[in-house]
Amino acid sequence: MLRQEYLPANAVPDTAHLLAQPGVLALVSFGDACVAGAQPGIIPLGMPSLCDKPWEVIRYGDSIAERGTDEHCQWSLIEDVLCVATWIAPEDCSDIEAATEVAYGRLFRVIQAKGFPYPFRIWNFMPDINNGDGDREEYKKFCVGRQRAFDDYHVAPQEYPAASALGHHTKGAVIYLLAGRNSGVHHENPRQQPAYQYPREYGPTSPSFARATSLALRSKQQVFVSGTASIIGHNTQAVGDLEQQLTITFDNIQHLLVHVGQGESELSGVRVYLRHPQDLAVARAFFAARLPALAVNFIHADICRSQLLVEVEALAS
Ligand code: 3EB
Repeated sequence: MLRQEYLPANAVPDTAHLLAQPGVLALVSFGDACVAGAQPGIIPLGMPSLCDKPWEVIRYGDSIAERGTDEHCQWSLIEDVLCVATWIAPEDCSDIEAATEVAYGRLFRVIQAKGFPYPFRIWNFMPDINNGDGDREEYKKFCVGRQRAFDDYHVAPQEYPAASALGHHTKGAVIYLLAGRNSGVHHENPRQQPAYQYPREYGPTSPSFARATSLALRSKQQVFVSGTASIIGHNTQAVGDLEQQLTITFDNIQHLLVHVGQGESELSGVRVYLRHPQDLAVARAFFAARLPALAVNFIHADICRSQLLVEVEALAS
């Protein structure tokens, strides 16, 4: 199975040594930089950990990853999982719609050329995500560009994979994904309207993602749960109430996992994105009470709807 593990607090890893170890696919870095690293395998997101977990290791299989750079994308490959990351330069973020379509095009060409045409998990991080009014909001422009790219590459809504899309407070954007040779199975949450069918009020194009994607990795069934928030149907719930948003978000994830037949599976790779760093103590207490044994990373990020205070993603195995 694939693992998303946080390195212990304050550990300063020898990244070159780690990347050369068997089973290390990539290193995700939570910090202020959102630029491509000098060599493939390190993925800086531009958003800091609020709880001293600046590194996440994506582990898979037991061979040493093959890595390379194509089309301004950095890729890492172990067995049947390909990880690809691409960055959008700060100056190109002034037209996030066009830049997103271009960046997705690069990613699609790389995964197709390498024989891994099926993305099963995509992460998107961009600056100023809530800037702009109405349809001119950055997130909505991003959604238009992403939708165009899916259309360009003939990916139908039923084929959209699990995703997260968040905002950070630095410059540049990053999109990274995990892809396979065969398609995963994409799931919706009965409590939530499919995002790709959100009504017009949420933007000129709907967001292109599934609530979760499941697949077997080394024979282990795993569910990649998309960024999940306090939304029922298509409506934002509990505006201004962090505790309630946490409860509804957590219930949404539980409901989804039961729905896909993985209600008893173990969670890992839990990221809790918080709009306000001062909400850390309350969010921490919430997760400590419900999942006491679980390593959770709390990340400072803007959620794509300005009334949302928190978003949570996880890997269920
Ligand atoms: C939502 O449910 C909250 O645009 O890729 C969650 C996960 C959200 C992914 C995306 C957006 C995305 O609509 C926001």
